[in-house]
Amino acid sequence: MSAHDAMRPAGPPTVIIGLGITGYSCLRHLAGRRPLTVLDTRDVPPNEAAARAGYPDVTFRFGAESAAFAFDGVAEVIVSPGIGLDHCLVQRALAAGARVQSDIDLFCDAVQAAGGAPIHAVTGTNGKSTVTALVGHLLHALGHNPGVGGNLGEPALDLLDTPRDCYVLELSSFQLERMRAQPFAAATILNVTEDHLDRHGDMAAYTASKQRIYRDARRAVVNRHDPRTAPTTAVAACVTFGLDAPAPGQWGLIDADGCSWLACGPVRLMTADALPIAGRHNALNVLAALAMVAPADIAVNTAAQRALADGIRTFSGLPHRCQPVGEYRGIRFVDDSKATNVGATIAALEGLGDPAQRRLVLIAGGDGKGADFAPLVDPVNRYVKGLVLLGRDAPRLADTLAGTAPIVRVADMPAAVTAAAAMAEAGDTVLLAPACASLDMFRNFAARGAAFAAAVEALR
Ligand code: UMA
Ligand code: ADP
Repeated sequence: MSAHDAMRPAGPPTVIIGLGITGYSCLRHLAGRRPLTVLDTRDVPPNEAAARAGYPDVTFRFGAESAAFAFDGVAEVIVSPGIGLDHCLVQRALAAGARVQSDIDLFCDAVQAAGGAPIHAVTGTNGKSTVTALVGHLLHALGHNPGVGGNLGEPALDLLDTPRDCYVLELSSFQLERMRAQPFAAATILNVTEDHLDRHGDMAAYTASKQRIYRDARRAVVNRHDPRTAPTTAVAACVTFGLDAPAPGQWGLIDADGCSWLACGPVRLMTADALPIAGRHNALNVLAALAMVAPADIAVNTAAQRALADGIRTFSGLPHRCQPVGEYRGIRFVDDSKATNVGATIAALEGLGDPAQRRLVLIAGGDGKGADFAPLVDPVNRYVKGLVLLGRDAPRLADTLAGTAPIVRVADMPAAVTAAAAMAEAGDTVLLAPACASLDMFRNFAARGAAFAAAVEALR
């Protein structure tokens, strides 16, 4: 045995499936602790060069070589979220007796081992990133030092690089479907509408994967308007949020002194018109975030109440979520590229639409992920004066929305913005809220939003 071999970690081998953002974070976390193999079905996965250079003791099998890998003796596989549990590699690992884990399990184990800092977990079809960021912002306002990540972008395991006293994780249905029960300090499902049916098969399976967030949570935070968010198994404690008047200890809106107030039971926090992020859906997001972090005994004129109200006022929202990106001849342009499913687009139309007249031109289309577009018909009829469609599912959208508003089909984003500007007049809003994923035409939703903003800039 060479001196180099003697330094190799011993024990049963672990396999990481996927070398994307998640797989690379798992590699960094586990390297040196146990023998590792990394598989990826792509010939040249992201992070390939850095992984090979940084981890010479790790075995890498990519492309066709990954398919030939034998799982005999493998104790566990860490499966990246982009790989479904029905994938043949995962099925072969399970058949060989390996245990499936997620990066979130590794993260929670590490946090427990380091003393158990509280972890707040957020899922839902829409609003996850906004609420995750806002919960982090509010925890900061309350004097904490939170690590904020997960599906939001920074993988959970990378958060361990910096000392933190608490964490906020955005969790996708893909991450949840393979996660063990975890003792989250608070966990929420914000809402459940159709998404990712190409992966989960049906709404029952999609909802069930979201429900896994509550299994060992100390507090469930539930949307009173959406029964799918209510825990289907017993939970230690439950707090609700909604846009109606709240019972004591619950979060909602109350009308008093001519204003609508965000309130916990009778305790008023701030007026809804002072919220820095627009739309009914964002009022719900703020109430959900408050229900996640506010002390149960919150009272008026306490330090916590003032800190939370200040925290909300100073939250500027995230890019590509109903974000104004410019004006041209009195027409406002709003980038909601993150509206990657039907529910999100409906929320944007209802949040920005004028109930009295059709003042929106909607740019939509992309990869619809197998969704039914029919729920768009009613809000498009109410708020939209013109439709500009692009991307893979433009024909299906055009079929479903025929007769609602004039439709123009275009090939790319500059043409979409030019066509939308031609359909709009001063005082109108051109809204990019595609109801579809971007991946058929763009690297991601951010690239699609950037292309929209650049095309608006070019108009000017
Ligand atoms: N892939 C292969 N072969 C492999 C491994 C992956 O073809 O062997 C493909 C997957 O099918 C997928 C892509 O590569 O199309 C990326 O998959 P991945 O698991 O490597 O993804 P990561 O790069 O690790 O990024 C993931 C999340 N992506 C997915 O769940 C698809 C990121 O969320 C997340 O930010 C990141 O982990 C850090 O936690 C993105 C996303 O689109 C933004 N999430 C979905 C959503 O929000 O709707 C769930
Ligand atoms: P996610 O991370 O779940 O995709 P984001 O906070 O990034 O959520 O918001 C994505 C889009 O969903 C936004 O652009 C907006 O159109 C819509 N949205 C945000 N919050 C909600 C909500 N509570 N209900 C419905 N739609 C929402």
